[in-house]
Amino acid sequence: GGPASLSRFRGALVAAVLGDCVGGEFEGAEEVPMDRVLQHLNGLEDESRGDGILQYSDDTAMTRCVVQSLLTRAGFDEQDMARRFAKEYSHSPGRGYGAGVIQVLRKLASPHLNDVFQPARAQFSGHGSFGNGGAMRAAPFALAFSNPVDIRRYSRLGAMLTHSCSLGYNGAVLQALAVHLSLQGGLELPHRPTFINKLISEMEEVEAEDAARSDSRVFSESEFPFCDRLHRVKDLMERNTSVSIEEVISELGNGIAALHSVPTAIFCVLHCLEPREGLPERYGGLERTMAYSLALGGDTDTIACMAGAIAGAHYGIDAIPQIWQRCCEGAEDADINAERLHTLYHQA
Ligand code: 8NA
Ligand code: MG
Ligand code: MG
Repeated sequence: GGPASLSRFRGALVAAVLGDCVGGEFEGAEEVPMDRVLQHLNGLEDESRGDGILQYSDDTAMTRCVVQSLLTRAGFDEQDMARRFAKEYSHSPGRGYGAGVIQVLRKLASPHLNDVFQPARAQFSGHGSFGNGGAMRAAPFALAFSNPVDIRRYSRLGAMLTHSCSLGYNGAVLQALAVHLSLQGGLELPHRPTFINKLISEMEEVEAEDAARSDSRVFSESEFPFCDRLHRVKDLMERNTSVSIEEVISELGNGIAALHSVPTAIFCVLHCLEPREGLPERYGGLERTMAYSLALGGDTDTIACMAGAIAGAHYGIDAIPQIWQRCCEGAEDADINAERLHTLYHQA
């Protein structure tokens, strides 16, 4: 479909859920042989499999809150979004939330809380979380707002409800901008070579802010940490020799920090735009992206969720095997909500 077509909205939101549900199997695993990944994915096609539906985790639980809030308020409302996070957590605490963010979600449930950003600021001795929990739920901001200035502003604020460290919330900004560009057709062949450069120039502005500079110093990161990682993505892409999974992990990471997972997810999408050795020939690009994200190990549900959103916005809903969709809790809701977001996006 064309830029910002309904198919792209549906692809983005549904593939994000899929990545979370399918990736849960390997979350935290150090090494995941591609054979095991393919076995897991083939298993989804087996109608007789007995293990029922794959449950979504914190990634999708919080994304659903973001979506509901943006739709109900027809825009960003931090009070409403915070309330939804707290309510969702108290209703289903067992979705695999990060150890730190649980404290924030409990405080957000207090009816006496005036400043909804305060609990996040108190995390980790006042430094705030640098986890990828803000980035994993950032895709809907790119589906609700068409203007990159709005996407930057609101994805950042939405993440700051739980992640006040710039190394956390700027991961959310990067993820939302990547989904935005993909939705606009930025991964179609004529625009593909400039995709990563556009993200770098956006992030150069984002990371020039004082808070980002000072957080980088606190955590002994380089001056423009996300930009540096995006340059590494570019270097890996430009190398024509095949890049090993070990190199991807050592250059970009596969961990729970936003800095070690958002650029990785972007790399997964770019790398899988073409057929790759070790991946089945019958796979299309979206299936390749899923399989490759899982094979990296580490925070597989979150990396596959983020890569899924970017890839889904490029390939559209028809690229996602229906049998995969039927296996995943929340995929149908995501599809319905994508249509609502599409309407909101084009109204604004
Ligand atoms: P978070 O805010 O609790 O951060 C996750 C973890 O990162 C914390 O528990 C800390 O260990 C560490 N961390 C974050 N900020 C700091 C800091 N400033 N100083 C020191 N340590 C810090 O949770 P989140 O919402 O960011 O979640 C991140 C990931 O953890 C998600 O993928 C989520 O699914 C979850 N999770 C991951 C695994 C896994 O094995 N990869 C398992 C269960 C849960
Ligand atoms: Mg999770
Ligand atoms: Mg995770």
